Amino acid sequence: MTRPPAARPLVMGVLNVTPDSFSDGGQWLDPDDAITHARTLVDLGADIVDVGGESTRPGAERVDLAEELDRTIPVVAALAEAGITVSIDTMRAAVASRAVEAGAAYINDVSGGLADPDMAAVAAAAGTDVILMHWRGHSRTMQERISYRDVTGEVVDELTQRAAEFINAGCAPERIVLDPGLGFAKTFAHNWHLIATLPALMALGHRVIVGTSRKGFLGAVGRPEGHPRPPTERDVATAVTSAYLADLGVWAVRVHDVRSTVDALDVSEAVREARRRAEAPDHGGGPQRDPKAWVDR
Ligand code: PMM
Repeated sequence: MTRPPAARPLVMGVLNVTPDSFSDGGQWLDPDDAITHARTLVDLGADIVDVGGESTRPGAERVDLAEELDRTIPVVAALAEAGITVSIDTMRAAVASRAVEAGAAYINDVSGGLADPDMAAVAAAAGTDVILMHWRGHSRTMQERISYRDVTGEVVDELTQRAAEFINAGCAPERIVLDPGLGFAKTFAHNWHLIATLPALMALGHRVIVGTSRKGFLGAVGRPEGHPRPPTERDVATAVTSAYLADLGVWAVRVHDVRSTVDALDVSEAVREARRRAEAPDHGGGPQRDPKAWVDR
């Protein structure tokens, strides 16, 4: 079934080709399994598949460059060859560069260029869209860097500097996408606050993507302390945040479970469409009569 063009945020489906990511580690290490899973994500409505070869969960050790290339590049090449829009989730300029050669359309750098001084030049030369996420350090140390007086103001300022570095290196401003980096050197309260104040980041004028999927703050909400939902039981909570983010007008959401988020985005778009009709001056405020519309309860 072909879906109609999206009047909603794009859906970036997560494909971690790692043994140790927090919710899907080890599941897609075999390239054939990874490619099959990516096709499923696209069939379910993913617009972009984000291929990552390094876990960024708190405390994770870094993978070496050769291993990251081995994990990601064959998968990126196979997906691009199959006509799937691919993003490469990497902090390494060499991986980004090879992935773009293999057909990746987006560079997704969770460090916003801080982990590798060559990333801005590589992104400029590639001419692709580049996602710059708010980040304060590698996984081993990031939880020691959770210190903010004004988390929204500091995230906005730090991402403004990151975007400026990429623009100075030759990236077109419209190629830059910003991400508040939920769960990266943030407490659960910081994550909620950043979602609630997202319009401050959107006001910079760049497209915004947000990754809430299966993160710890969704596991804890509504649960007694010390009894969070496990990561794979956080997809309903993730979908609810996707609908809320759609209402704010984000460009994209990054999720593991594409089906539930696509459903949530379709429902939130239906509400916005009904709101637009209700507010249209020539319309009398009621629903439009369309003889072909489905009639059911
Ligand atoms: N989160 C993770 C990995 N990559 N990329 C972007 N742009 N935004 C995110 O929030 C983000 C990311 C961590 O989640 P995972 O280990 O399940 O992929």
